[in-house]
Amino acid sequence: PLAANGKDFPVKKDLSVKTAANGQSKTLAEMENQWESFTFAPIRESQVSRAMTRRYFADLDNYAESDIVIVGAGSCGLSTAYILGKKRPDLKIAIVEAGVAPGGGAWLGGQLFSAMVMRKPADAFLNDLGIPFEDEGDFVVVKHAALFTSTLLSRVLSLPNIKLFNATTVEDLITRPAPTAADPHAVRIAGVVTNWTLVSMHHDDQSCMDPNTINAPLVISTTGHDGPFGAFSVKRLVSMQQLEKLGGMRGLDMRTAEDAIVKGTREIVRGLIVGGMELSEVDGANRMGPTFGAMALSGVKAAEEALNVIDE
Ligand code: AHZ
Repeated sequence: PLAANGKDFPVKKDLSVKTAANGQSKTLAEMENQWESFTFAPIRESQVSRAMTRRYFADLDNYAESDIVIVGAGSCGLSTAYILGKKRPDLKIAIVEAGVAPGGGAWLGGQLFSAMVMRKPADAFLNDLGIPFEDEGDFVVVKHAALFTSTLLSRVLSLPNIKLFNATTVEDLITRPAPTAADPHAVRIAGVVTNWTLVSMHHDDQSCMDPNTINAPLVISTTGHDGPFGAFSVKRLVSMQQLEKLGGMRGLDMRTAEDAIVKGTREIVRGLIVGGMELSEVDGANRMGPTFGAMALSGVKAAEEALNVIDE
């Protein structure tokens, strides 16, 4: 049975369906020059279907009670997930990403150029991941932004305590009353409301497409600056009257923007940490353009803040 804190839910580890197949594997060398007699191991369509759906629904079931939900799998969200998931294998972490492809804006360096610039000391994050770079003195350059994002993504997805739900949008926040002396209407954030992104995009022309939920005592929102999807959680904090107004992202200033984002990464409302460029909308911080060190280190700080909140 599900314990009140959701932690003792029995997760079936082996989800494979046993068949009579002999399941013999081969090395690539054994296949060399053997293509005339080549054949795949047998399969039935329902096996493929079950292999996918069984795991997906087990994940939905398992992560319906998570320890932490990260909203947005851009450079900041993925950096947060990497540090948290690695440091704390005991925490169950769900990442909800609206796009089919995780990575946010970090597949290119800037203006469709490949190289990714990171100012020191964010090279420490690259060293931790084992990503090669060229040292230009005060900053370093990764030869392709996709090398950063794909390496980070592969590390995150390899962690057994992390599940990425992509093509899934956070449509709302779950709240609970948490009145304080200063604010009797204060709430704490207690999870997220989700839907398939394609469904979220069609609320105007289809009716009655109710969402799903994930309960979690802590949500980390890294949905980027305002745009068609961005700044989601902080805009919602304004409409639910937990923030008076947003500062609004300011123009580009590389000299100040990155420090401000890293230093400002924090719990904005109880149970909600905001990091990356979403934070610029709260604090009225400048944008930094195509330098990504602040996204990695905002992730490191968000993870640190999260552990302080969780272990409080
Ligand atoms: O799809 C979004 C993207 O992958 C996702 N997202 C946004 N709203 C969501 C929602 N539910 C689920 N409601 C959502 N997912 O969040 C991700 C944000 O990634 P990003 O790369 O846009 O943001 P970031 O803060 O990680 O990185 C910002 C990178 C920038 S922007 C910038 C500038 O404009 O000057 N400079 C840098 C380095």
